[in-house]
Amino acid sequence: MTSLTDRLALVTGASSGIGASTAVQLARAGARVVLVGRDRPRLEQTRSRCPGSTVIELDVRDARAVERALSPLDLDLIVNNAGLALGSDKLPEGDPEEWSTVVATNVNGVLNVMHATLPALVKKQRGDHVFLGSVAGRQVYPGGSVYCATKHAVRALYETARLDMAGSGVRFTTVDPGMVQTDFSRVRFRGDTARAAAVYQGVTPLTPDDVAEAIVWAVTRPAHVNIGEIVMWAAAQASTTVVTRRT
Ligand code: NDP
Ligand code: 8X3
Repeated sequence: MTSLTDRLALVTGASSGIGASTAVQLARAGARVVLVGRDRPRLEQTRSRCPGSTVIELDVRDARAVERALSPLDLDLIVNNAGLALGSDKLPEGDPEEWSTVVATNVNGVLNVMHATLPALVKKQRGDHVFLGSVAGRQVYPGGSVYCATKHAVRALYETARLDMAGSGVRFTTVDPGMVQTDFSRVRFRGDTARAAAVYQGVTPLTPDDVAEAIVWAVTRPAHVNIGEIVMWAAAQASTTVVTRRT
């Protein structure tokens, strides 16, 4: 097992859900964690649960700001997690402004973070870069168009990074969950909490801690092991469209 003691880890989207749980579990495993997001009060809440962590208030869509804030850091581990979906309209009815926000966050944001952080790992010829993909990067579903497209893009970036950085010593991992109960659906349905709750009705979804555990497990494998792809589902979810609900 690789120890995380004194490793410097960056988690984007650390103010909520999977990112917050991952930051807490990394801190428990001994890492010093840099917490990135836009919502400072919620980042501070995560910080209070992560001894030795620091907060950077940052919008991952802003390439210059990301470069300025993250490129000076001597990082060992990056969890490229910030992301969102907006709406579940059929493709012809979607809102182009929302599409731009989703693409800018889930694709450009992920790229901005890679560009600013990978040189530090390459320099020391070791480190981990974890992508938060999704089962939506492996299957599509009605109303998932642009979100699914961005998560397919994340999967393509994971695969290309492995090739472009072969021999660099950097390990790449993509963690691709199915339904996880977080703020994801509340954000997707623009604050409609009843609609968000219905997504998880009659199902025991994955928890953010389930996903965080998988991430910590992957990055603590011995140096010669690279866990590439983790696909994890709620037991009741057979595919993005087949969910067995208790009546
Ligand atoms: P949450 O809504 O709980 O968390 C999303 C996080 O992303 C927040 O911390 C938010 O922080 C951050 N974020 C969003 N936009 C930006 C931005 N422009 N700049 C910086 N940070 C941003 O959702 P989850 O924890 O569920 O989502 C985390 C990741 O997991 C996403 O990539 C999502 O696609 C993926 N995922 C989620 C699944 C689910 O069912 N929940 C399943 C599979 C994958 P802030 O608002 O502070 O900026
Ligand atoms: C989130 C999971 O199935 O709602 O990535 O797209 S899903």
